[in-house]
Amino acid sequence: MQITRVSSSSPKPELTELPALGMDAKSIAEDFRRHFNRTLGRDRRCKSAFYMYEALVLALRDRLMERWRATRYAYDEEDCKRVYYLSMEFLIGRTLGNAMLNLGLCHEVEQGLHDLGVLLEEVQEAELDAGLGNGGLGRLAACFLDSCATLQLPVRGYGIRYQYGMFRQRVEDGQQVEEPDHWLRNGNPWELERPEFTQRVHFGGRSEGYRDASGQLRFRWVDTHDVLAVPYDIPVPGYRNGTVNTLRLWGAAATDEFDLGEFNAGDYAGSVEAKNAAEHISMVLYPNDASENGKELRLRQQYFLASASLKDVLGHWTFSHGDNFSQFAQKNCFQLNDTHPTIAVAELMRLLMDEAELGWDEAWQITSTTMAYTNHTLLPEALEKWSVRLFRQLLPRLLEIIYEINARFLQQVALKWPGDTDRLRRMSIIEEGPDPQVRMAYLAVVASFSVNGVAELHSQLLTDGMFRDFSALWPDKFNNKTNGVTQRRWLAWCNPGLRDLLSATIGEGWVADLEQLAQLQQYVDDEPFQGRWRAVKQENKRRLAQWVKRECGVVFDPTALFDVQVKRIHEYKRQLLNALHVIHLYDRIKQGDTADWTPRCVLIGGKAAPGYAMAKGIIKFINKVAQVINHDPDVGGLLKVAFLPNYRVTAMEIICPGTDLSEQISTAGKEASGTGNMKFMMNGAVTIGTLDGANIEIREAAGAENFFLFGLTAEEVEAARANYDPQAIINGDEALARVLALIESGHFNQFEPGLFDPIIAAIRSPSDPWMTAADFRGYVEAQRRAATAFRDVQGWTRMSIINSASSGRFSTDRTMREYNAGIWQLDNVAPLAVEASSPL
Ligand code: 62N
Repeated sequence: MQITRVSSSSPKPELTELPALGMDAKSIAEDFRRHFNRTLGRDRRCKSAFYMYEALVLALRDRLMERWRATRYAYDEEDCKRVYYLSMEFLIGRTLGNAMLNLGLCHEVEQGLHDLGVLLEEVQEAELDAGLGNGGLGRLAACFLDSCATLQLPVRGYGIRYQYGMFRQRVEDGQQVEEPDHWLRNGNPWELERPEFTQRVHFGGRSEGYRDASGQLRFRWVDTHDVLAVPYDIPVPGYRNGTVNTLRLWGAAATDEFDLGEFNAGDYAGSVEAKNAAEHISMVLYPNDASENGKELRLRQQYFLASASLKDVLGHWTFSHGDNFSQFAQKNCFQLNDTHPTIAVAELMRLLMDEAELGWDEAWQITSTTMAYTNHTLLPEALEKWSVRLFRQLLPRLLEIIYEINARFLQQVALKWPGDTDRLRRMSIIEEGPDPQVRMAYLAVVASFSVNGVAELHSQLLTDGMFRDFSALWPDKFNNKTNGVTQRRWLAWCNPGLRDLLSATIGEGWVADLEQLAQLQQYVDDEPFQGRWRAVKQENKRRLAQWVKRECGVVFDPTALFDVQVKRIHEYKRQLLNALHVIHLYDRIKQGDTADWTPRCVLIGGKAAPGYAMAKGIIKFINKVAQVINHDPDVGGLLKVAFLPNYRVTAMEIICPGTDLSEQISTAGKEASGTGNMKFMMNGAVTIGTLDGANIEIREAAGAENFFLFGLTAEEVEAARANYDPQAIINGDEALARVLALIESGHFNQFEPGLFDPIIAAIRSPSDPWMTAADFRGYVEAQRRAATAFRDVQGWTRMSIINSASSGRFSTDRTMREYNAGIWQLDNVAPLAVEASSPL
């Protein structure tokens, strides 16, 4: 890859007229004060942490602005190829720390505030998480943006500015209670509203054919109900490189037609109601992390994102290239984050044909060479399908286009497999039946030039299973891009103790090049280094224990084994298996089987989709089990169990540095990749896990001896299904039989008989899709190996160091390089001169 421009060679003298803002503690402190006193109008009598936070953000934002513009200018001037990452979710978390780190201002800010008598930590706590995502898929999008900015890749994120992000979770009597997350209540100082780039998005109406000036048959979409999409830009700084990319989030607003006098003057209330309906589109993030529920509002959200983003990109294109689209596909690429934005395929066709007046073939040529699709799941219930009826009602012109795409596609299939009608039925984008459905994943595959999975096993299973027919037709479309996480947030920022130890030992290079962690291998047996490693971990465990005490009221002893499972609650992730093991340990304690015991603190956290009854039942189960165990005087310090409420990005920043054992125990073949597993590994946790998702690659990297493996393989799971007999397993395993008997005795639900019946039934069911009983024995044995290993202090430290040292591959910097080499083919573009507020 070549650097097409360096910041020192700016040919634009007028851009350097004013000096850049100071990057020292004193300048920052001055700007902080100025914003606090003048921009915000506060003084020493109002030292609320929130206004100090806001003042600090403004001071940093000033420094981002000039770099942001310099980056934009460079991309425009270069007329470089660009990628647009279309995603319904960006799970950002907090931005302040990340901005400080990437601007290289951590010490300067701390010093500057200190000189004013302000504690940085307090200021940071005033920032709310931007929880605009459910879990891994949304967080991955946020890590991707950080890495793209760091690699100076011209990538822009497009998403939705939800007024309410992921719900806040409280636990009341062991039960999940959801509360709205009104994260914008006090405004968002990071965002910049850009009303000048507002787009108009159509809904409803009907499609109408007509002859254009040259007599050509064309279509237009008429009698539509329109909604405005207003962009809000969030800066995405690269790591100390002057680049600032953009995340553009669309907020919905009513059009002028809703203005009271003009529209519906006779019906004041009705008019305001209609305005309300328009603005509902960006009101709330759907909190489902697996199954789509076919709600109309969700389809509206998807189209809103796709249409606004494409119009924005095409608007920019025609601004500089007029109506000449011949180079469009060479210069633009859309990466679809799962099927959620896939309606963009049909919308791009519509815009090119109905508005830019291209013919079908030309429009298809462009669409099918600019769209790329990433799949994040194999679970059939997560595959998006939209009813044709709903589509016709809401997006009639788009449905026509989808039918035409399908007709032409099926012709191609018929040509390759003449007479194979079953295959036609299987592969059709439209699933026929009493209520026909649009299969969004098939639309995405048909229209994309690249389809990727997110870990090696997952990508293999896609071409062997879900997309088997498609892979036979287009073998070259399919590829793997193993996920990663950004080490800036997930190591350098969240684990300052380890950051300093790493940098003192191998230098700071790893922050931008994680493979450099391999240099740690030479210290794995170095006792003084091991001692420092343990001291860092100990301090992080102390910090985590404090947090657990505050949030759960449970006391963790930092010398115990910290055993952690945090992720969305789902049966396939098998938090239940974890709970069964906890009960087994409890049973052993009660039986006095505690020779060579390793004291253990088990932390479980995660949100359940509000409509997912079983997942909510599992939360209640874990809480009730924890309550009994933590209050049983026989247990004492041998075992502690806590359910952490409201698991979120900011919680993980405290959890992963303080974890010893990372639980990655999904039923093999079900977890596409996992990314929490990578955050734990980087921070020196050892994994206990199945051969699923990226666990396989983690184990390969760390070495089998530094990973606690158990369980059926994906192949074995499928083979075992037909004759799965959990009763036989229970009969043959005394420990499991005792655990189930204890649950069935009502020991954990004294006052609520029958509460855990669904859980017991699931484990005992021969059709249990997650085969919890099948992996129990292997899991307990792996846990025993882990407990024994933990007692060997040096041996465990060694494993911990090796895990961190082998995590180089799991940086999103590597992932983004692979997307770029295999899919995007972007040049790196450095910003123009970093200085200067240019004269308007
Ligand atoms: C995760 F449309 N997926 C994978 F509403 N999905 O489970 C994990 F149905 O294994 C991967 O590591 C990670 O992606 C990154 O590749 C995930 O987080 C969702 O959040 C989600 C959201 C909405 C839907 C479906 C799935 C909906």
